[in-house]
Amino acid sequence: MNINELLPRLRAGDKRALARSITVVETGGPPARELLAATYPYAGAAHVVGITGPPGAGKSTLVTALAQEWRRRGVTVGIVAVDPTSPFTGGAVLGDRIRMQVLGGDPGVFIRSMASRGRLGGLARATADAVVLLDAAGFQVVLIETVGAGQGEVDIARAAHTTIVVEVPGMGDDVQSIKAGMLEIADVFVVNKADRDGADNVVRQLKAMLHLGEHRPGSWEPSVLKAVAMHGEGSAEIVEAASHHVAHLRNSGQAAKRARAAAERELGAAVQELALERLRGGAWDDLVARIAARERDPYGAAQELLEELRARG
Ligand SMILES: Nc1nc2c(ncn2[C@@H]2O[C@H](COP(=O)(O)OP(=O)(O)OP(=O)(O)O)[C@@H](O)[C@H]2O)c(=O)[nH]1
Ligand SMILES: [Mg+2]
Repeated sequence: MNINELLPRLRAGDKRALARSITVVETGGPPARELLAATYPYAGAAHVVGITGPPGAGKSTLVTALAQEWRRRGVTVGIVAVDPTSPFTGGAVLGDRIRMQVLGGDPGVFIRSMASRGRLGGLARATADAVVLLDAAGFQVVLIETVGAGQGEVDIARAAHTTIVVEVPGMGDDVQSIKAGMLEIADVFVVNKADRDGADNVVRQLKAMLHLGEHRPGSWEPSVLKAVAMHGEGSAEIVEAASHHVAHLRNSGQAAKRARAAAERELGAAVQELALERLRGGAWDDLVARIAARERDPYGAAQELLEELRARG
C-alpha cells in the first residue's frame, strides 16, 4: 500500500492502515519520512501523556485503567507501549497484550507495542513518529508507556505534554528509587499499589521532596495521587489531574513554548538523522578508526565530512 492510499485511511482512523503506518516509521528510512511529512500537518490536536516508572510498577495496568476512564468520558485513546529492554523477545509485550486485552474490541482504542527494529535514531524517534500518526488518525489522548530507566526514556517522556510518574510502596520503604530526573519531569505522581502498606508514606515523602524545590507562582505544582490500578481505583482523579495539567499548559502560554522547544528538538534530530545517513560510508569508517587512534579529533573530522558533503552538492 502506498502513502496515497494509506493516508486517507489513516486519517479515517482505520486501524489496519495505522498499524501498517507504524511499521513503516519503525523501519525508518525514506518511506518513514514521506509518511511523516504527509501526516504531520494533521497532527497536533492530541493530548500526549507519558507514563513512566520502574519495571513492574503497574504502568501497563494503569494505562489500561486510564484508557477505560477516558473512554467512559467519550475520549478516544491511542496507546504506545515502549519496551526498550527487550524489543525483540516480546516478553513484556505479551504481558501488555494480556493486561490491555479488556480494551481490545473498542474501536475508540488503538494499542501498539514499539520496537526499534534497528532504526537509526532508535526507539525514541520511532515512538515520536508513532505518536504523530496516532494524533493524525484522530486519537484525542495518546498514552506512551515507558520504563523510566535511561536517557532515551526521559527523551520520550519529554515529548509528552503531561508526564505521569508511577511509584510503588515497598521499595525499601522510601522513595530513594526516584531519580532526580524523574522528579523534574513529573507533572503527576501516582503512587500505585496503594492496596499495599506504605503508600501514604510514599505520598508524604514525594510531597516533601516536591516542596524542597521552590514553587514559582503560576507554575504547575505536581499532583501526588494514590491508585490501585488493578481495580481502577484512582483513575478518575488521575485523568482529571492530567486534564488540569494540559489546561494549565495552554492557559499559561507554556504549551506554545513547549511546542517550540519540541519543534527545535525534532528539527535537530531530523538534521542529525539525515546528515548521518548521507555521511556514513565513504570516508566515515576511516575517520572513525583515526579518531579512535587519536590521529584525528571528532570536530575536525566532522568539519571535513560536512565540507565534503557541500562539495558533493
Ligand atoms: N497489588 C497490586 N498489584 C498491582 C496493581 N497494579 C498492577 N499490579 C500488578 O503489578 C504487576 C506488574 O504490572 P504491570 O502493569 O505489568 O507493570 P508495568 O509497570 O507495566 O511493568 P513493565 O512494563 O514490565 O515494567 C502485575 O502483576 C499487576 O497485576 C495494584 O494496584 N496493586
Ligand atoms: Mg508494562
